[in-house]
This record gives sequence, structure tokens and C-alpha cells, in this order.
Amino acid sequence: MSRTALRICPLCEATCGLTLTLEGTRVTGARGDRDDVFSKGFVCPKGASFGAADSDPDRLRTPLVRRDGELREATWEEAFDAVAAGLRPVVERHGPHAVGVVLGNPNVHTMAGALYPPLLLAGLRTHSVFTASTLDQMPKHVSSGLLYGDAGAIPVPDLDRTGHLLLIGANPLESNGSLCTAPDFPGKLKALRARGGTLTVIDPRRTRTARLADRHIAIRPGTDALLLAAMVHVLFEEDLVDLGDLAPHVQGMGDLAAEARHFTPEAASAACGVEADTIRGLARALAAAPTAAVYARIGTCTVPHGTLASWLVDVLNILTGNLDRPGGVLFPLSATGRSPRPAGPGRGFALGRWHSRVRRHPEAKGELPIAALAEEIDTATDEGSPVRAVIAVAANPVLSAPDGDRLDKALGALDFMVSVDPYLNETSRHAHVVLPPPPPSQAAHFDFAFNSLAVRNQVRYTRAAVQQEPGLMAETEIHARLILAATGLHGAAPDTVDAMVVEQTLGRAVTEAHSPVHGRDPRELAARLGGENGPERRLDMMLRLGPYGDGFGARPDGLTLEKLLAHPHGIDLGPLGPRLPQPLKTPSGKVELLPGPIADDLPRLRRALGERAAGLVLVGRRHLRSNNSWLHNVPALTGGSNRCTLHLHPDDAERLGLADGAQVRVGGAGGAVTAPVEVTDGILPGVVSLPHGWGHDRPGTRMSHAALHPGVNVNQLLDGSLLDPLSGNAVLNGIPVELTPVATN
Ligand SMILES: Nc1nc2c(c(=O)[nH]1)N[C@H]1C(S)=C(S)[C@@H](COP(=O)(O)OP(=O)(O)OC[C@H]3O[C@@H](n4cnc5c(=O)[nH]c(N)nc54)[C@H](O)[C@@H]3O)O[C@H]1N2
Ligand SMILES: Nc1nc2c(c(=O)[nH]1)N[C@H]1C(S)=C(S)[C@@H](COP(=O)(O)OP(=O)(O)OC[C@H]3O[C@@H](n4cnc5c(=O)[nH]c(N)nc54)[C@H](O)[C@@H]3O)O[C@H]1N2
Ligand code: SF4
Ligand SMILES: [Mo]
Repeated sequence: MSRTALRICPLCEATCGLTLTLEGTRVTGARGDRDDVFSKGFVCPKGASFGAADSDPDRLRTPLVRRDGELREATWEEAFDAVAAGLRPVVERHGPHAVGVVLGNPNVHTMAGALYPPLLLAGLRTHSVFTASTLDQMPKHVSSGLLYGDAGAIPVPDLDRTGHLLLIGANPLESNGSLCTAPDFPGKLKALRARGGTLTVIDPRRTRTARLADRHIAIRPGTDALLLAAMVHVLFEEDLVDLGDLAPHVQGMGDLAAEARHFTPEAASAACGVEADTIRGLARALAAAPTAAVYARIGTCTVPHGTLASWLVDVLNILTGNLDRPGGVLFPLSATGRSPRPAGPGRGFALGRWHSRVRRHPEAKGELPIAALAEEIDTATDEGSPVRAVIAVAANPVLSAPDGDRLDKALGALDFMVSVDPYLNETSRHAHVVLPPPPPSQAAHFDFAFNSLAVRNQVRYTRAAVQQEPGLMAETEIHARLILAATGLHGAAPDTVDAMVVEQTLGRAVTEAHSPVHGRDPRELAARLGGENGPERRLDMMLRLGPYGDGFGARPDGLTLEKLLAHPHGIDLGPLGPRLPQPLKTPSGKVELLPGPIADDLPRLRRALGERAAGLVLVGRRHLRSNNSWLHNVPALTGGSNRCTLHLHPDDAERLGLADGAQVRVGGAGGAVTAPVEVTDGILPGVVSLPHGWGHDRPGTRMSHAALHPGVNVNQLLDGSLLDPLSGNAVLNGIPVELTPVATN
């Protein structure tokens, strides 16, 4: 007998609601949940393959513990004993910074990853924190931190209502969107055009998104900040700046105008490979549109001027009055966000409160660049201990971060490593203990991160679709036990972690004047919490304290977990609305248009006006049926065009004597890889493209399907030295490479 169950898809940022078909405990099908208040039935091929990913026979089903050099199956008790025995001596002998914590992308797609890592970091007090953010969106956090005083305040394009979308370095037709949670992003772009709006795409490749657009502008990789600065120049020069309702909330216009003078379209044109008139036209169109949104992603973040480009995106939205207005870009209001405090000056955002040990990279948002992880492990300095133990949660930096070969060696030489990961892969194979979470059908789901990036305010929660298999442990419990083992409390009940958070959070809330529970007794509030387990009680608490919450009875119609459970397809909370000045936490209480660290970095951008890459440069690409490094083991998702090939323009192919299908050696600063050529005129001459997340040919892994078509690791071309200085984000796009034909017989 089959039955169905609802499950929010964890495979990308779109967070679609799925209806799973189940035979016993096995997921045999997945389709879009038509009644989902947000995704309304949308599903992509990845979501439709949820069952195949969920039931992958290579998923680990017991913990592994290294004995006599080999990873062997063990009980949970043995595994956590080994974690405590491995980590504590490192902390005690070498101090907290000797323990590195590496957090990967799927942490933003699990409840465990949202609720527990902050406690692990607070408990360990290590500065050695490395996450996928420094391969991704750290420039946007830094830009938001500096502009708005809050690194988490990221405005999202109002896709459903905008009249003009300028989309830069993003390919939502493959990625389904990022820092802009929008189920059916492709449909929303089509709807934009159907209602008479315009879509402009800036990308060195003619992507599927670019083909959908009114206009595609093929830019030289790594030069978006110059183009955007030139657009700012035009707005000032042609008197097109119009702050509208934003005017009272913005400071620093004069200084910004003065800086913008240097970036004429004529000066930027050659570096960008875009005509000056085209740049002027882009600025004029943006200013003329009744509503407009500039939206940029990976292609603008993972470049040498990532923070400046991210900042300029917001500057353009601000100067055209499109920040915080419907149809422009707006700040979502998430149901589990803190209840908004009254508007007013805040503490602002600090950068560089500490530095990495080896190359003195400044921290950003409490993190060090993951590109520096290998050197922080393998290089001794006079100052402090190298990283000697690593806790890796949902992370595969051997493939995702620069110079995997060096990192591979460094991880192999650690005193101790623990991975929380369902797979034995390129990274977890170095662990002394592997703690596997259950497959997603057996986990509850709530999107703590993506609700604060969603194009519509809404809230949804799905409990586990399938009962947890005997022998497995919920990932939330794995995290709680890991925290206890790492902080010297090994053996305490995992519930104590959640109870402590509840006590502290409620204890603080009752002292805050603006809180709906101000002045109440935290124990009385804690006793009222619903939920079947620790994580659910915490979710109930966050919902009830949040902006739509019931305030523990203060607003009886408000949200609670109980109410959410009564709405299995979610609760719509309406379109995004203006929120300024409340989200601002800058010292001035205003949007600070030209923050100091940005101004200090602008001379570097001015120098870039005169720089040209001499040879070929490489960019990445994503495929709809892929997800970074970990879905290549699902046969249903690896056929067809989802292949690790080098895209090359016909002119370059001819010049280099490379035919379609030929093997080519691609060399970069960090090493070389050999891949088959795919000749395509969908890429700018002088630019080549390889996808990331491939290279599944290392021994000691257990991903049998991925190993059949391993591909190559594009990040081996990098040596980890190229970073955006303000954010520490790795430069992954626009990197210089050399091609050499490989002789075949
Ligand atoms: N060249 C190049 N490199 C890139 C990028 C690029 O565009 N170009 N993109 C970068 C970006 S944006 C990102 S986010 C990073 C991602 O890089 P990582 O953060 O390393 O993420 P993944 O490669 O997705 O690996 C995720 C790991 O989590 C495991 N996992 C999957 N599901 C779960 C789960 O439910 N729980 C737990 N505990 N583990 C799970 C997987 O088995 C895998 O080991 O890659 C970056 N690397
Ligand atoms: N199918 C699938 N979906 C995914 C993922 C996946 O791996 N596969 N990963 C998820 C993750 S972790 C993330 S962060 C998001 C990322 O979401 P997106 O940012 O939409 O990711 P990409 O598809 O890599 O799009 C980046 C685009 O930037 C272009 N580009 C490269 N360099 C430059 C440049 O210098 N300037 C400009 N203007 N463009 C440039 C590339 O050609 C590419 O088309 O996707 C998420 N969704
Ligand atoms: S678009 Fe993303 S969230 Fe939606 S079904 Fe596909 S992978 Fe899942
Ligand atoms: Mo990402």
C-alpha cells in the first residue's frame, strides 16, 4: 500500500514543497505539492529525483571509527567516545583555535545545521572557523554589514512585481536561484516578460537564463564591479539619481559621487569588453524603469572585487530609489527572525577583529577564508598552534575549495578529524570518525535561512515523512552530542543542549523592552512550549517570539508551532513590504553609502581600469541536475549533458587546434587537469568554462556511481592565494588558465 507525505525539498534554495509517494519506508516518487502556499506545485528534475537521492545505497547507515588506520563500522556510543577522546586533548594541549570547524553548504538545508553549529562555535570559542560562505556569498554579507550594519540584511529582488530586472552573474534556470528564494524562478522570469517587464542578463556565457532575456551582455569575467561603478557614474553625471522615499535614511551621497567620477563608462569599457554606450544605456534604463531590481550572484561574488561588486549592486538599487520599495529590492521578514527592535543606531559591523595565523587574512563575520584552511593546518608559525583537529559538518572542501590536493594531504595529517556526513567522500575519507545523518525523508524540515531570503513572506514546516530507521540517529541529536563531546560534557543528555538554549533565549527575551514577553517569567514560558522534541520546542519558541508570533499569548492570533502544524502546506504571510529604517543597525542609524573599508578598497578598482588578462580565463557553470559535489552518485541525475567538459569558443578551438571531444590539459596556478573539450559559441572568446564538484577518483571513498564518471576537480587549478581582500572569498571565476592539447592515439 502506498501513501503520500509532504517534504520541503532540501536540494536547493528554492525550497519547493514536495509530495512524496512512499512504499513502506521507501520514497518511490516525488512531485510538486500543488497546495504548497509558496511553490504551488513547482518541481525540478532534482526534486523529482528526491527518492533516488534519499535511497542511495551508498549512504552510510552506521557511524565509522578509524581503528588501525581503517574506517570500520561502530556503535554510536563508540563513535562519540572517540570524538571526545580525539578532540579534548587537542583543545587542552593546544587551545581552542587548534580545532578547526568546517561547515558546508547543506547546513543551510537542514534544521540541525541551522540550530546547532552556532552553539558548537560558542562552546569551543575557536577562531578557526571556515565555511562554504567564503566560496560563495561572503562579499554580500560584508557589503550588507557595511551598508546596513547587519551582515544578514540582504535585500532580495521583488521578482513577482518588478518591471525591470538586471540579473548579473547568476543562472537561475540552472541553479533555481540563490540569495533569492523563489520556487519556479524560471516561471517568474517568464511572467516578468509577459507583463511587459524587461530582463537583462550580464554573463560571459549565453546561459539558458540569458537566452530567455530581452538582452544579454557578454562581459569579460571579473570586471562587473567596473561596469557597475560606471553605471553609478552615469547616474550622477546625467542627474538620474532619485532616492525617493529613501532620502531620509541615506547618508554619504556626496562622497560617493566624488568617488564615482573616476569610473567613466569610457574608462571601464575596454576592461569589461562592453561598449561605453551600452553601459550608459543600462544606467538610463535602470533609472527610467518605474520599478527595477539589480540582482547579482556567484559570478559577481567569487571574483577579485566581489565585495565592491556586491556593494555596487545595492548602491544602484539605492540611487534609483528601488531599495525597500515594492517592485524593487526588499528585506524579507522571516517568521523565525528576532522580533524587530525599534529603529535606531546600532553597533555596526566590524571586520578583521582577528586574523588568520599564516597569511594574516582578516576574519569576516567570525570566519576565516576557507581557501586558507590547508595552510592553517600544514604551516607552522611563531604565533599559536596550527589547526590539529577538524570538525567537518556537511562539507567537502577537498573538491569545493581551492587546491584540493594540498588540503587532501593536510587533512590526512591531522591529529583528529570528525565528519558529519552521509557519504564517505573525498573529504570524509580522512576522518577518524564519520557520523552519518539519516536520509532527508527521515528528517523534519524548516527553512531558517531561506525564509529570510524569500521573495514572499511565508512559513512552512514538514515533519519527517518516514519514521527513522533503527540504528540511525537524527542529525539534530548528532549535533547535540557532538557539541557535548567537543566541549567537555561528553555523556550529558542531548536534550540539555536544547534546554539550555531555551533557558537563555527566554531569559534574554523577558528583559527586552520591545519583546512581547517583556517582564514575564521565563520558566512559565518554557513550560508552555509545544513540540515533540528539543528542536521542535526551539522552533515553537522562535515562532512565538518572532514578528508574527503569538508572543506566548500576548497576540492570541499569532503563530505557534501548533498552528503551523495545522497548515501542512504552509501559511502565506504576504508580499514583501517596506521595512526601513527598522533593519538598519549602523552607528548612524542610516544606510551608510560609502563605508570606510569600501572607500579604502576603491583605489584597487581604479587600478583595474587599466588591467587586461593576457590569455584565457576560466569561469564555472552549474547544471540543473547537479548540486555542488554530492549528487553525482545519483544515476538519475548524471546522464545527458550533466558532464564535466571544458566549454570553449569555436575561435579559440580553431586557434588552438582543438576539436570537439578532444582531451585538453588545463593548467592554472595550483595545478592542471585534463578534460574533454566541448566547442560552443555560447561562451565569450577568450573564456573557457568547467563545472565544479567533480573529481571523484580518489581512493578510499564510497560513492560507486560517481566513481564511474569522476570528472576532474576544477578547483585544483587554484592555489588558494587569490581572494577578495575584504571578505576573504575565494576567487573562483575569471582565473587565468593555459590550454595544451593532449596527444591521443
Ligand atoms: N570552482 C567553483 N567552486 C565552487 C563553486 C563554484 O561556483 N565554482 N561554488 C561554491 C559554492 S557556492 C558552494 S556553496 C560550495 C559548496 O561546497 P561544500 O560546502 O563543500 O558543499 P558540497 O560540495 O555540496 O558538499 C556537501 C557535503 O555535505 C554532505 N551532505 C549532503 N547532505 C547532507 C545532510 O543532510 N547532512 C550532512 N551533515 N551532510 C550532508 C555531502 O555528502 C557532502 O559531503 O562549493 C563552492 N565551490
Ligand atoms: N543545479 C544546481 N543548482 C544549484 C547549485 C548547483 O550546484 N547545481 N548550487 C547551489 C548553490 S550552493 C549556489 S551558491 C547557487 C548559485 O546560483 P547562481 O549564482 O545562479 O549560480 P551559477 O549557475 O553558477 O551562475 C553563475 C553565473 O555567473 C557567470 N559568471 C562567471 N563569472 C562571471 C563574471 O565575472 N561576471 C558575470 N557577470 N558573470 C559571471 C557564469 O557563467 C554563470 O552563468 O546555486 C545553487 N543551486
Ligand atoms: S527547484 Fe530546488 S527546491 Fe525545487 S524541487 Fe528543484 S532542487 Fe528542489
Ligand atoms: Mo553556494
